[in-house]
Amino acid sequence: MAFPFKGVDFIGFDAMLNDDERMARDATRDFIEDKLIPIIESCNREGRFPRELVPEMGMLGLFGANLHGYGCAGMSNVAYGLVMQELERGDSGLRSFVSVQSALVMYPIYTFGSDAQKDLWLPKLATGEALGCFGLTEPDFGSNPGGMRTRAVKDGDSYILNGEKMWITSGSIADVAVIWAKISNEDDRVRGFLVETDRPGFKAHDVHGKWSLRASVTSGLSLQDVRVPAENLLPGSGGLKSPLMCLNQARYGIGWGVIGAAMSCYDTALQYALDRKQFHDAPIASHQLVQEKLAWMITEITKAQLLSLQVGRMKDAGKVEHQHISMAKRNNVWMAVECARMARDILGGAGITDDYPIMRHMMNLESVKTYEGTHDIHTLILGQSVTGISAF
Ligand code: TGC
Ligand code: FAD
Repeated sequence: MAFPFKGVDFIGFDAMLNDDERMARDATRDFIEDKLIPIIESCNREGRFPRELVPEMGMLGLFGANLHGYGCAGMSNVAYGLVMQELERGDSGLRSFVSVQSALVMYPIYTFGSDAQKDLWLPKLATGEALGCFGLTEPDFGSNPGGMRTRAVKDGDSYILNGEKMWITSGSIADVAVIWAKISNEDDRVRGFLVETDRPGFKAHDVHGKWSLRASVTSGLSLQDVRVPAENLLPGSGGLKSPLMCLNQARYGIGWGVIGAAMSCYDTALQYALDRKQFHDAPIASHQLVQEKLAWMITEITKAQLLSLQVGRMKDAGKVEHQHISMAKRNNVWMAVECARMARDILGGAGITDDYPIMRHMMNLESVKTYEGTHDIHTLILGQSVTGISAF
């Protein structure tokens, strides 16, 4: 029994947006209301990614939305962020899928790819005709991807790749994987490769038993003597800095996305509190302790909106640095996790069922807190930024 969503705007945030930004947000909001909300709880129960929504998301320009040309929408970074917010108000799994397709697959091709790679892949990734995944994390190297063991070896006009990747969003549904590997017989630097997933030696196996991001596909990848032509190397990539640049794009989107999950939890809790009566036939919203929780939530959501908007304006002006994005990712995910817990509390027992979206958001946000750099890794990135001392 989800309540209809009316939007969350306490301090006239809308007035800080331009028409294009509001239009992008509202179009995505309508899509989520009409197409995702009616099916998301059953997708979550079944552990099913709603793949049938991909073509319409392509038509709406949601893939690679802040890139220009190749059929991409060319939105501002603020508009892109608002799209992420609306997607994640629906479900973090759908936002994850779009983050990976856009920030972790299309962005590296756009930024490090040859003209031929861009022409081949970007138009079909933009429509959703092709799907992608991003393989950086390995079973033994999560927070510390620089230690990766995946290797490429140059062999004539090809590279041969060997290694294991873990926790890869969309791994088993992808047509192309962006695989990060060190080239053994060159300078051992991290480089990016485009690996078509039907190549011999490439296997993806899904992670089962997840209590989080159940509407998203998460896979392990195995590469055993996978041969790719030398032109599949992303020529502009070089060093760990290259995948970290992709992570900046995705982390920026997460900073906005989780505001959507928090809004969904807050809005549900507010409407429930006004409706539910306990003691003297009064709504629980009349109790001071319930009001304290709602006041905390709306304050933190508002602060998160302002932080993401400023980071987005800086990104649009070409002035953002990775530590700014870390602050938004770290703060906003923490804020959303806390909102989900408080909102669940306000709903009492009803809060644990999937009649309401809160528990699903809460479970999803546990992954969001961990992926794209854990909360604590972003603490250390901020610590390094302000002290100049690395504590990793
Ligand atoms: P370090 O020596 O600090 O840096 C190596 C080079 O990279 C530069 N750099 C960055 N450049 C761009 N953006 C950033 N955010 C950067 N951070 C560092 C740095 O200046 C250096 O450049 P250069 O020119 O000197 O070579 O590297 P380190 O090995 O000490 O590691 C740093 C650390 C811990 C911050 C980094 O490894 C890290 O961020 N770890 C977290 C790993 C992570 O976030 N993985 C995410 C995997 S993908 C994913 O989770 C997808 S989830 C699905 C979804 O999005 O929905
Ligand atoms: P670890 O690195 O083992 O960390 C475990 C704990 O140790 C954490 O609390 C961490 O903060 C702490 N820790 C580690 N190092 C330090 C330190 N120096 N100081 C203090 N504390 C420390 N990866 C991809 O490449 N592509 C994807 O598409 C992708 N999708 C994902 C989807 C899901 C659902 C999940 C859960 C993960 C995904 N990941 C993906 C992987 C994700 O980025 C990693 O899980 C994350 O980087 C953390 O790595 P880890 O799980 O190995 O944890």
